[in-house]
Amino acid sequence: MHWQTTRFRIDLSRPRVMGIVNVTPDSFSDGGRHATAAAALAHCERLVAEGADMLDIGGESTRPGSAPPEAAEESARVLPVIEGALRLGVPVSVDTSEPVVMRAALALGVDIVNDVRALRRPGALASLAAHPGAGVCLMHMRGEPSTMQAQTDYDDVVAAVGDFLEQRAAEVIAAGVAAERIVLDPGIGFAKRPEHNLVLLRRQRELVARLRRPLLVGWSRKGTLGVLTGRAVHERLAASVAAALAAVHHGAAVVRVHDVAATVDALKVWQAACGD
Ligand code: HH2
Repeated sequence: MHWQTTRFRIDLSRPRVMGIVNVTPDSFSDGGRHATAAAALAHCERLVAEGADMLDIGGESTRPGSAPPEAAEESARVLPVIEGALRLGVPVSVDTSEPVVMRAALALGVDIVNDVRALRRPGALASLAAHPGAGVCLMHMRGEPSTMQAQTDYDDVVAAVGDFLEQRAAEVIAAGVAAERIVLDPGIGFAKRPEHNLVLLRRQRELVARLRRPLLVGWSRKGTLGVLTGRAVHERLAASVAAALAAVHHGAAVVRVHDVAATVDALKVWQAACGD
């Protein structure tokens, strides 16, 4: 299986690590840490040195309850960082739902659009479809980050997430986006309670089998890990690495993580012990 992106055809025969770069004042675990372009770019360089297979650069915090920034503000945060990161030799993803930001990032040559709203904002799908080479990650969420934790009733969360991702992938393909450019994400922590997130992990193989597209999963430092361990957000390294390994073990192709070095080491051991 491959993920076709603007400059890279990413081989997913082994699990890949996507390093998170939040250029935001308010992200739940690293808000304000890389808030200037220079600091964010230095962080990009560090993550690549630690073994990140790709970088995901975002200017909107989507933590529960947060409100999105203006498009101009989001652009000002991410575009200078993307421009620098495109010189680092790894695929670069922009974590955005905003068509203005997508178009500007795609014009710079960004490799992937990662959209927690699965290209549902007006103009987003057309913006992506206008760039036939780019890759995309479509994620499951209900509502908006400001309201999503009031929309957590599911009969069967695995079926609901599978239905959504299957339908959304079909709509994106119908708009002219090749299937090999699409990766899907169950959206851990987005409109879900801890028990839903854990069921999505334990039954992740069902999603992989049903969707027949690679799965990207983000467990890094998230609240469910706090519930399981009783640990605050900055004390969730071991829990995050364990969750990334479990996700890979259950068939995830890409894990989206803050702590790249530790995840890369753990995946090397997992690959030797359990990989093909
Ligand atoms: N999670 C977050 C943001 N973007 N994208 C995908 N595809 N999957 C995810 O699980 C995902 C995502 C939230 O995490 P983080 O970036 O650390 O925090 P914040 O949204 O507060 O910036």
